[in-house]
Amino acid sequence: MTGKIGNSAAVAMRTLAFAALVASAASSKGRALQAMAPMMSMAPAPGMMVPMTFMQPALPYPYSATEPFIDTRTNTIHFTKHLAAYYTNLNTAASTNSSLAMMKLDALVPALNMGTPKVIRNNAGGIINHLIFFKTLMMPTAMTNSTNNTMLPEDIAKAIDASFGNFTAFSKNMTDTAMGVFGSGWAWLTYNPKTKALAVEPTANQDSPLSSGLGYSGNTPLVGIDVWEHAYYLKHQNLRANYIKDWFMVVNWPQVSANYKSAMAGDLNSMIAYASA
Ligand code: MN3
Repeated sequence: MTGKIGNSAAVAMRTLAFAALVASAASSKGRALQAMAPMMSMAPAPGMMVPMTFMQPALPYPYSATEPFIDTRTNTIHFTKHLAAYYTNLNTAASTNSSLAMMKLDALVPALNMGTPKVIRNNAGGIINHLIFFKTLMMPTAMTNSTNNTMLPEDIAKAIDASFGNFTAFSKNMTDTAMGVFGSGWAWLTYNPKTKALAVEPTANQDSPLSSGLGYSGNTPLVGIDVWEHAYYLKHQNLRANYIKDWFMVVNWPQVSANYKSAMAGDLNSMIAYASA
């Protein structure tokens, strides 16, 4: 996992980077944003190899698990080519940026701002978005459809009813938001840590709702629909509405419920951690 730097040294360095990040986050927002810019462009000392910080986990279910709604070939290419490329690109950026190499995604993505290099913004966002996306898919079951919440875990069902009125109103909002994304982007069900309410919101490209420094809400994403064409074109071609209906058939609501608990606890990391196979 690490280059010339020993594992304990890498952990110590990461802890220091974390401390710096927490310190900057604790300062005023303006100062925190200013602090990020030089951190993002710092180069490693000559001859020093940086740890490979960002490691793609294995998909925690077979690529065929979401058939026939999201097909095996789409899952395979999406996970092993598109998501893998975001890891490759972010690790390439980290190889000449020791500050980036010491960061963790759950600290990095909320700290992205308008001064962040595009390669970091796009690929760090791409990784965290896809980790949430794939972790919240499952085999179709009786609980998965776009109109009925009677099978959902009670906490997320109640939260959806409280914020949207009922599940049908939520799914219409989510569908309309996903349909309304022009070009590439996402629609998200999010948790607002200040009001405790849920919301539906879009992001462009690979941006995350977490990135308030990019003009987004800063809310915590619980589950999202990837509406980049690579997420559905092989099966659904131009018919995004059909893909969105099919996506609702394979949402892992127990995982969304777990994400809701993690979001309330401020624990982003367990939402994006995958159990090792
Ligand atoms: Mn994608």
